[in-house]
Amino acid sequence: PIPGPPALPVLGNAYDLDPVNTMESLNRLADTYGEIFKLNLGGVDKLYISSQSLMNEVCDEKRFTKLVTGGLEQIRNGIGDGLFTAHVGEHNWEIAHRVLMPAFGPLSIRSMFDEMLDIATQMVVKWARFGSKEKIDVTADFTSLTLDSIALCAMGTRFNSFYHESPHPFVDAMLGLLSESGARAFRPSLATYFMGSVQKKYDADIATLRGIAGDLAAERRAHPDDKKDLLNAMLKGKDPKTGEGLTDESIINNMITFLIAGHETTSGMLSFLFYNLIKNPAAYQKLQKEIDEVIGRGAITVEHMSKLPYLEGCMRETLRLTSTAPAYTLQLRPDSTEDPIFLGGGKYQMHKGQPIVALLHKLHRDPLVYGADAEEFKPERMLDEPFSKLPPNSWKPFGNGMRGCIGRPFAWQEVILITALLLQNFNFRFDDPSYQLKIKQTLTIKPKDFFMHASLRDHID
Ligand code: MNH
Repeated sequence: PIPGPPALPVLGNAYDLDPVNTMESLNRLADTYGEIFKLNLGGVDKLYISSQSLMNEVCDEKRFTKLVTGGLEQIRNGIGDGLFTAHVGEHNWEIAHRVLMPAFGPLSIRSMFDEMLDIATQMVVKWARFGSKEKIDVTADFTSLTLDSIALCAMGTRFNSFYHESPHPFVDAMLGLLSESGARAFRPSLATYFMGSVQKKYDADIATLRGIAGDLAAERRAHPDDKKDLLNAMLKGKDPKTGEGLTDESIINNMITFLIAGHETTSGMLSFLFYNLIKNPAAYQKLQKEIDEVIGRGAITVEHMSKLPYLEGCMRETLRLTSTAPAYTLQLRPDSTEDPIFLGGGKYQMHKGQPIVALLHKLHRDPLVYGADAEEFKPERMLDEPFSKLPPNSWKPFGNGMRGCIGRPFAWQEVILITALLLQNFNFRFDDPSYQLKIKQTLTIKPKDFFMHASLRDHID
C-alpha cells in the first residue's frame, strides 16, 4: 500500500496542492508521508518519490524511462517533439539527439567562450555604471544574461536585453506558453474550449515563438556561414545512423526548446548561488580567494574554467539545495514485461504508465546520504573527492541517462565564467540584510524578491 492524503470523489487531491506553489505543497506532503506517496490528479494516480534508494531504482534505464505528461505534455502544443518534450521512442528525438550531442560536446562549448564573455561583460559594465547604491534585480539581470547568451552562442543572434527597458518579446511569449500549458494540465479540455480569449493568447504566444525561431533559421539559410553553432548543426547535420537531417519542423521545435531550456534554469541557478554566497560569508571569502589566486586581476580565459574546484563545489551545493528544475517524471518502460510491478524491493505495487515524479528537494536532503546538516550550504561536501563518492543517483539536478540534460556543459561553463568574472570585479551584499529566502515557482524555481548591491573592488565610493 502506498500512502497519501485521502482523495475526494471526482476532485481527487487537487485541494492538497497550492496552485501558486505546488512544489512547496509536494515537499510538505513528502515530510508527512515519507519516501513515496500518491496523489490523484486529473483522474491519474501519480507517485512521488524522494529517497536515494527509490531514485536509484527508477534511474535504471533498463526498467524505467522519462514520461512526458501533465504540463510538459501540454507544452507540445508549442514545441511538438523537440528534445525536451518528445515521448520515448519518437523518431525525431532519435535524429535530433544524435545530430546535436557533438554540438554540446566539450570542444564546441569551449569555442563558445568568447561569445559568453561578450554577454557577461555587458552585465559587468551595467553593474559597474550602476554604482553600489543602485539595487540589482538579481533574477531579472541573470535572465537577460542567460537568454542573450544562449541566443548568441546557439544561433548567432543578439537579443540585446541589456540595452532595452523591457524583456525581449520572446520572454513574454515563452512565459505565456509555459503558464497556460501548466494551467491546462489541471483544467478539463472542454473548459479551455469555452475560454476564447485564453485560447487566442495561447495561439498568439505560440505563433510569436515559432515566428522568431523561423525568422532566425530563414536568415541563416539566406546568409549561410560556417560557424560551429547549434543552428548550423541543425541545418546541416546528418544523423550518423540513418543519414537523415532534421526536418524544418523539428529545427523550429528545437530552436525554441534551446532558447527556453537554455536560460530559465541557468538564471535561477546563478541567483540561488549568489544568495548562498552572500548568506555564507565564510564560503564567499574562500571562493573569492580561489578566484584571486587562479585568475588574479588579469583577463579571464577558457583555461581558467577547469581550475576553480571550490567554485564547482559551490555550484553543485547550490543545485543540491535548490534544483532549478525541481521535479521530473519517470515511468516503467512501455515495452516492459514486468507483471506485477513493484518498487522498493516488493514493498510498493504500481502499474504500467503510472507517473513517478522525482522530488529533488527531498531527494537532495536524504538524511542517509547527506546527514543531519543536509539543510546547510556546505560546498566542502561537494568538492570533487567527496562528490564522486556519493551513493549513485543521490544528486540528480540534470535528470537521468539518455533523457538527461543535453545543455549541462553549456550551463556549467556559463556559471563558472560569470561567477568568476563577477567576484573578480565586485563585492556583493544583500539589499535587505535580513532577507529570508522565498521561492517563486513557474516551470522552474527562482528566489523571490531577491535584490543585492555590487560595489567595484579596490574602489572607494
Ligand atoms: Mn536542461 C533536459 C535541468 C540547462 C537543454 N535539463 C533537462 C532535464 C533536467 C534539466 C532536470 C531533464 C528533464 C526531464 O527529465 O523531464 N538544464 C537543467 C538545469 C540546467 C539546465 C538544472 C542549468 C542549471 N538545459 C540547460 C541548458 C540547455 C538545456 C543551458 C540548452 C542549451 N535540458 C535541455 C534539453 C533537455 C534538457 C534540450 C532535453 C534533453 C532530452 O530529453 O533529450
